[in-house]
Amino acid sequence: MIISVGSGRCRLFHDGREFDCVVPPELAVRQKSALAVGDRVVTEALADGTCRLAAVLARRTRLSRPDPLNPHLQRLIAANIDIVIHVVSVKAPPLRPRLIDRFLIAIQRGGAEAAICVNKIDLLEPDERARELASLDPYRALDVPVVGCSIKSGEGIAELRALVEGRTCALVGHSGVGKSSILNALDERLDIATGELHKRGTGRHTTTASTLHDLGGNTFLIDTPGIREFGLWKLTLETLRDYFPEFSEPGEYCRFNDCSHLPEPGCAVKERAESGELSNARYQAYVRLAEDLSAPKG
Ligand SMILES: Nc1nc2c(ncn2[C@@H]2O[C@H](COP(=O)(O)OP(=O)(O)OP(=O)(O)O)[C@@H](O)[C@H]2O)c(=O)[nH]1
Ligand SMILES: [Mg+2]
Ligand SMILES: [Zn+2]
Repeated sequence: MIISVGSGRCRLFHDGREFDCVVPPELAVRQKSALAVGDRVVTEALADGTCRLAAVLARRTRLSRPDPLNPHLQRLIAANIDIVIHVVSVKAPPLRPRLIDRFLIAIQRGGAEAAICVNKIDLLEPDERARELASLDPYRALDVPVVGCSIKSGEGIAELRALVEGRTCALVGHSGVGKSSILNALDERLDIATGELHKRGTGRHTTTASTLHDLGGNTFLIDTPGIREFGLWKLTLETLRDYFPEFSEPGEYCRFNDCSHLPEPGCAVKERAESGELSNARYQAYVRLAEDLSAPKG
């Protein structure tokens, strides 16, 4: 299993041992997409005692995002993960629902389960806290676990541990939300560098490469660098609908059977969102994503 990927080499974990492995350039070309942390690989031993990567096995699940410079390329963030925890924080940086919607879609595409961790809840007064957590109710309604947590008070850490136990899990989210801090809290043997908050915006990233940590008991946690923008690619209005499964039953009552649930009259989805039968917050998320998709690229 790949622990980390460098240029021309990667670090592997096998039978409780870690070692370095050479990645031949022709393999990178043949595989067409980069290697990722969590990949299962086949290696061959060389005469000089070093090890070389021979093949990457088919991925069970993946988490990827479009390359910021070339949206047609996908960049793998992690492979073979069971669950992806999207970490957001209530302050510094604040909660961004738009980013949550994008992550959930990317996670669903890749086949892993999703969970949301709202970190730094120690920074909120009790009433603010209740309001922030309630704003995520639409996700709970979709069976996405939402865990409020704080590494200062220790709240939510046991709940997170239960979510990841015996599984391979990636923590993703903006820089500075506390991904590395949470990993350290989940296992005190880990001693991952964490960052001070940046004074001007979110310029600096503390974690610069994805790394897999073995917690024992078949629990593997992947720390990832913070990302600023999380784009969507090759998504059309038709496929966007697939990521809002709760719209499909009410959608059968729309006046037009190819209803996009946007400007059409007689749209049952919009009506039920307005009446509160469907989550209006989720409907708004759908409208925002649809707008993003139809906005001219530039
Ligand atoms: N008050 C408070 N601060 C926290 C909490 N969790 C993390 N922090 C602080 O937030 C800052 C950033 O934490 P990191 O763990 O480095 O964040 P990260 O998400 O790994 O950031 P990148 O590696 O840049 O993506 C540090 O100063 C932490 O001490 C929390 O629960 N409460
Ligand atoms: Mg980090
Ligand atoms: Zn409709």
